[in-house]
Amino acid sequence: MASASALPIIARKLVAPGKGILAADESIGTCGKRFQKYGIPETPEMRRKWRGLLFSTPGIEKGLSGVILFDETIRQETSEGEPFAEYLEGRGVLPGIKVDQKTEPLAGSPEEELTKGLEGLPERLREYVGFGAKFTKWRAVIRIKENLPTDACIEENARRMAAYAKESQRAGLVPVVEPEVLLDGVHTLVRSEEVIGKTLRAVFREVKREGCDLSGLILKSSMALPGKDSGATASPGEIAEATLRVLLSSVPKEVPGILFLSGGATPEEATERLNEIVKKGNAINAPWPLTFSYSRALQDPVLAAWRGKDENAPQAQAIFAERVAQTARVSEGRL
Ligand code: 5MM
Repeated sequence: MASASALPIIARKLVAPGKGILAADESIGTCGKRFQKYGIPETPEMRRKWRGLLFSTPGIEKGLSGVILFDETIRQETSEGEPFAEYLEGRGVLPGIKVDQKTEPLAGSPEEELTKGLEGLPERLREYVGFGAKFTKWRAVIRIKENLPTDACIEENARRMAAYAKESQRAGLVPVVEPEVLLDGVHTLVRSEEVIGKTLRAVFREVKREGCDLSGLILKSSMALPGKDSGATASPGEIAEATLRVLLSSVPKEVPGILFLSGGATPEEATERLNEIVKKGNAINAPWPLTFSYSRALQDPVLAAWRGKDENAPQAQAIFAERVAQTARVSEGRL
């Protein structure tokens, strides 16, 4: 197990210049939805093959500092029989693990959800340390509507997230806190910025109240964006300005780095927006490295090429290698 003093070192490795994180932690249901699109059988073996294809792609270690795994995946092996976590670490890519477990409706506000996963967490963390995990991730979902999010949703999700972060640090694992403000909805860019700010302030207030070491914790955030169904568009420049403004006003500078999720944006949008955020962040000397932790924006074109067929694997890996290389360049503002 890593000592408490190792946490900031691991955290800084995760946001090393020119690198970001592959989120490959889709739960069985979410992975199933992605597979259904191409008629890929939803079996543990096909999920193992898919993750194996991604992880064994030549050259990805140049652009990936880490990979977030799902519980099933951390128990699986490469086709040569090496556990995935060991295999990744051997390639210089830190293995992480998603530790939140499904959601429950918020009492009195049925459209909102609270993330579960605190029960039995210390035991699960110990097991993941045994598998070689170096960091963990916990996601909460915040929905924007006319009267949402409620304060109760933000506050309780923030409280649970902070409790998780503290447990993770106790276990010697760097927590990645991911309060995802969803893109779904008809809201404006201004409203997205407001909700992200309110959520992040609650998260960091609770994280401090728990006594977490801010230098051994990473934030994974949404970008500030107009709602998907709002009919509004915002340029990458406007998105970058709003995103940086809200982060600067709500994230402590001691945090070693900020990752962005892609949230349903296309690979091209996710690339362009990150590029602008990083360039503008560099121009104003933002206090943190800003990089990616994408799932769909890295994986979608790869899955479309693979379609569950062994003969498509080389082509799919070539596409993945290029997506990683391009996104990594962007994370240095080098597009
Ligand atoms: C928001 O989802 C995270 C980032 O993915 P995108 O870049 O596609 O937005 C992702 O890490 C997510 O937490 C996992 O895919 C797990 O999601 P589920 O819904 O399966 O728990």
